[in-house]
Amino acid sequence: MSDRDRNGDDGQTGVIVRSKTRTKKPALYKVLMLNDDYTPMEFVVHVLERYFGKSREEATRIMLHVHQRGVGVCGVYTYEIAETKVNQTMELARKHQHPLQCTLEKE
Ligand code: TYC
Repeated sequence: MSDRDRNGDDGQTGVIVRSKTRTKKPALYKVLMLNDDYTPMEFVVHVLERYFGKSREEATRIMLHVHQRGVGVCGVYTYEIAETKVNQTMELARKHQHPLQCTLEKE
């Protein structure tokens, strides 16, 4: 029998040390928007304003970047937030029958 057992210590109780410095920052994910030939520019700008909190000017800049380069970053979020924004975007595009595609990429 160990000293711990004899002392009635079940080993279940401890003192938390360095809880702050051991806390990991959550992983971040980029939400990427892909270009296509059919989704209207105004629809993409609307999505960026509505789901990604962008101003009209910033949304237009991102949309034109995607239009010209093929892909662009809509924002960087923790996994669940990023996934929700992708789902909201894909759902609205589907509802309007636009082929707009949006994906996640780990930072
Ligand atoms: N290329 C589209 C057009 O010319 C516009 C567009 C921009 C579509 C960005 C998708 O993610 C996109 N109507």
